Amino acid sequence: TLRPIVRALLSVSDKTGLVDFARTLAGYGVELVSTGGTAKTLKEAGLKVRDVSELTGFPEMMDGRVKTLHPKVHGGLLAIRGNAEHEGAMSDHGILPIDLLVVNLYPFEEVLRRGADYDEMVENIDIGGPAMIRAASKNHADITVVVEPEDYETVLADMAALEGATSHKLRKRLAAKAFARTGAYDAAISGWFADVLEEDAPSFRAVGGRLRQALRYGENPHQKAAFYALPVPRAGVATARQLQGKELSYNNINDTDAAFELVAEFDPAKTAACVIVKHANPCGVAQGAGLADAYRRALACDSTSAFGGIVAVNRPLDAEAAAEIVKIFTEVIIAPEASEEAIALIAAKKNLRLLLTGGLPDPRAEGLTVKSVAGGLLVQTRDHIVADDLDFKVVTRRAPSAAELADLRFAFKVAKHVKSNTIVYAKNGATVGIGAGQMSRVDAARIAARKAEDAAHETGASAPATRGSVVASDAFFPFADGLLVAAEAGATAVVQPGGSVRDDEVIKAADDAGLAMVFTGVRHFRH
Ligand code: 93A
Repeated sequence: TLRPIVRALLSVSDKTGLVDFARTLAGYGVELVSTGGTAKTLKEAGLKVRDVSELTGFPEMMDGRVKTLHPKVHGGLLAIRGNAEHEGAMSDHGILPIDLLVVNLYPFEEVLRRGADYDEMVENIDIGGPAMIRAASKNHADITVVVEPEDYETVLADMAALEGATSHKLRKRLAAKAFARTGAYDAAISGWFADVLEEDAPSFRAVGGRLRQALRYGENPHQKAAFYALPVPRAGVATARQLQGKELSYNNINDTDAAFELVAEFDPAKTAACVIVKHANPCGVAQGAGLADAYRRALACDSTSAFGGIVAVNRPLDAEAAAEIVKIFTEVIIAPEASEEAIALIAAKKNLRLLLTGGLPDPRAEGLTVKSVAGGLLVQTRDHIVADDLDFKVVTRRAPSAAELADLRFAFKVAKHVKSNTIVYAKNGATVGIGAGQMSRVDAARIAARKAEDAAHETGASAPATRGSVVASDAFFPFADGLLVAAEAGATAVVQPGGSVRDDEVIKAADDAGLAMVFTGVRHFRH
C-alpha cells in the first residue's frame, strides 16, 4: 500500500520553482519543514513552514554549518516504516517521519567556475545536504528524494495519480539520481583539492586517472603538464618500466605512445618489426629478418628525420639490434622486453631512455581515446580495425601480385598511424616514403615521393625506392591527381578506402597507368 506524503523537509540553495512546488505540496496537506534561507523564501510567499530548529530543538549554528545534522532529522529519514523497533525509537525520542526530502547542495561547482578563493571554496562544501540525500536515498523504500528542481513536476505527477503518494519505481529512480549527484559533488571537491595540492601538475583525478609522473613541462616549456594512467591501462607507455635515461618529457611520452601503438600491429610471432617516430609520425617502419635488420630498413626510409627519434620494436630487444640503434642519437627505445646484453649496451648511452612494457597491447582491443577541445573533451572508441582483417577488393583490371598484396597490407597498416592526409609508399615490408599531416592528399603524395628521392641521393642509389613500390592512402583519393603522382613516382599498386564520388575516374586513371588497385572500405583518418 502506498502512503501519501505527510511531511516534507526542504533545504535548497537553488530556489528555482521552490515556491510553486511547496504550494502544491501544501495543497495536499503536506507539512513543510525547512532550513533558514529556504524557510524565509517560503514564508515570504505566504506559506506555512516549520523551522528545522523547532524540529531538532537546536538552533542553526556555526554560520549554518550545523543545521540539519541531528538525530531528529536523520532518524526521520532513516527509520524503516512498519518496523516495530524503528517506530518505537521514533516515539521514544520524539522523532517525526519525513516522507519527502527536497535538497539541492551548496553550489560548489558554480563557485569553482567563478574562480572563488580557497576559503570560499571550503565554505561551499556542503556536509548536511549530502548526508540527508544519502540517508533518504538509502531509505527510498519509504522516502522520496529530490535533488534538482527539474524533478518537482515528476513528483507532483505521481502524487496526482496516486492520491498524494509516489510510486516505488519513481523513488528508486530518484534515489539512483541522488547518489549520482552526491558522487559527482564529491568528485568535484576532490578534483579541486588535487588542483590545490599540485599546482604544478594539472589534475585529471576527477576522471579516475592515477598520477604517474609530474612532468617538467608540457609541449612547450611555458606549459605545465602531468602524466596520468587510467585505472586499468593498456600495456604501453603508461605501464612501462623505465630502466635508464633522462626523465621522459611530455613530447617523449606522446611520441613513444605513437611508436609503440604502431609496432604492436605487427604480430611478433610472424615477423620482427621496428618503428621510428618523430613528432608523433613514423619516419620509418619495417619488418625484418630480425630486429636489427628491421631497424636498419626502417632507418633507411628517412635517416635524416630519424635523428633524435623514438624507436619501438615488437620483440624482446636483442644485443644486435641495440648495437645498431645506439649508433645514432635516439631519445627513447620502447620494447616488450630486453636481453641482459642489450641492456648493458644501452647503459653506455646514459641519457637514452629504455622502456620495457612486459608485453604488446592488442591492436584489436576496444577502448576509448580522448582529445581535448576548448571547454570540453572529445571521446571516441579506438580505431581498432587491423589491416590483416580487411577484405581488399580489387577494382582495377590488374589484380595485385602476392608480393604487392603483402606490401599493400603493410602500407595500409602504417597509414593508419600517420596523421592525415597521409600517403605511404612501401616495398618489401618497409616504408620507402611517408607523407604526413598534409592539408592536401596530392601534397602528401609529392612529399613522400620526394623523401624517397632524397634518400636515393644520399645513398647514391640509381633510382628512388618508390620505383616498384606500392602506395597506401588513409582516405579515398577525391581526384585522380594524387594517384597520378604516385604512379609517376613508380608505384605499381594502390590501397585506399574508396568511396569517392569520383571513384570511376580514379579507377580509370589507375587502369590507364597499369596500376593494380584495391579498396578496403575502411578509412583511417588520424588527427
Ligand atoms: O553547512 S551544511 O553542511 N550543514 C548542514 O547541517 C546543512 N543542512 C542543509 N549545509 C547544510 N544544508 C544545505 O543548506 C543544503 O544542502 C542546502 O544547499 C542549503 C540550504 O540552506 P538555506 O535553507 O539556509 O538556504
